[in-house]
Amino acid sequence: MPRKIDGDFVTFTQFIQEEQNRHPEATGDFSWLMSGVALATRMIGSYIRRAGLIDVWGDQGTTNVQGETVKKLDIMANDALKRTLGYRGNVGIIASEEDDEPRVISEVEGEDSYIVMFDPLDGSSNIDVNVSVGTIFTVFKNPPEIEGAAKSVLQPGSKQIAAGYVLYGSSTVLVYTCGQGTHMFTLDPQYGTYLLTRENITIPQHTPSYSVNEAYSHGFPEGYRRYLDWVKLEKPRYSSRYVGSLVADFHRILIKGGVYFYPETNANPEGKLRLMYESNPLAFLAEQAGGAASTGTQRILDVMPGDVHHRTPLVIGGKRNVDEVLDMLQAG
Ligand code: AHM
Ligand code: MG
Repeated sequence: MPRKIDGDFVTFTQFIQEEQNRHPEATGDFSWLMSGVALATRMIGSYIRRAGLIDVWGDQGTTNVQGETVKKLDIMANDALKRTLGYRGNVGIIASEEDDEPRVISEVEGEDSYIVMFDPLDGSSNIDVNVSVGTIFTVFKNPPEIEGAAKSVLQPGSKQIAAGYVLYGSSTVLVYTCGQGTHMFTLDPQYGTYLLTRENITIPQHTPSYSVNEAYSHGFPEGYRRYLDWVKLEKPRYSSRYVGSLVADFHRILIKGGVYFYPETNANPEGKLRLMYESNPLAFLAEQAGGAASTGTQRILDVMPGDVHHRTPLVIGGKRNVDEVLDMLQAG
């Protein structure tokens, strides 16, 4: 049920406005920026709901900077975010998983400009088969002392000032943090508004569940294979769940617990997931919910990106679940 504060339902915009009021150092325009992200996700959600009725299924016939096949909906989602954020004067730079380079969209001077980075449609290989997909976003301050978009975006995840995702599932939910807990909003389709439905979510510390594309396990570093053997041979209560849409897999873990990992593989020796668009935002949300996120050797939020499309291995979930995996990795 939507949460009421002082007898009223709380919308996403109201929630951000109130958080801003509690932090006078926050600039007034932040809720305007976030309303742009929320609007874009409502547009993307409506394309997804009409997939099959409008021409959004299938491939665009091109590949992106990562060499991956681009789906039509990837492009539409990317455009929706770029258009809505383009109208927000306080967004200085945007970077998207689908674009080659971060781009300056307005020359805002001083402290009041932001960098927004996003994966417009995560899990897009699932679109054509009606499985949940998501949009992931993160916001950094645009450092006024650094010149050029390509350099300005290279900040560790610990500098994020807000992050979140929208999961287009059986309902559409927006999960958000600005470093004051992890909160969930559900889109009320009747009013077209995100309403607060869960405040201060905590990931269960330990749940007997893991999430990984096990088909690649022969190429995983040994510690991960040891973990998988241990679970199967010694932990009969463990179950395995893998959607193949990171947002959907992470959301299940946020609510029910468990661990997700995408290690280095033969095909992706650095890991597949992108630090800036996927690992960082989810790591911020996980830590704010009492969970943990690691590359296997380092806290995700401490990784210094080499470039905007930097990839990392990712182990994320409930704290004790993550520790179990890390213990196996460290066991030599
Ligand atoms: P995408 O952003 O191009 O959709 O790729 C990321 C997706 C994640 O959603 C998902 O966890 C992973 O790739 C699945 O990869 P695989 O098919 O190798 O298991
Ligand atoms: Mg993705």
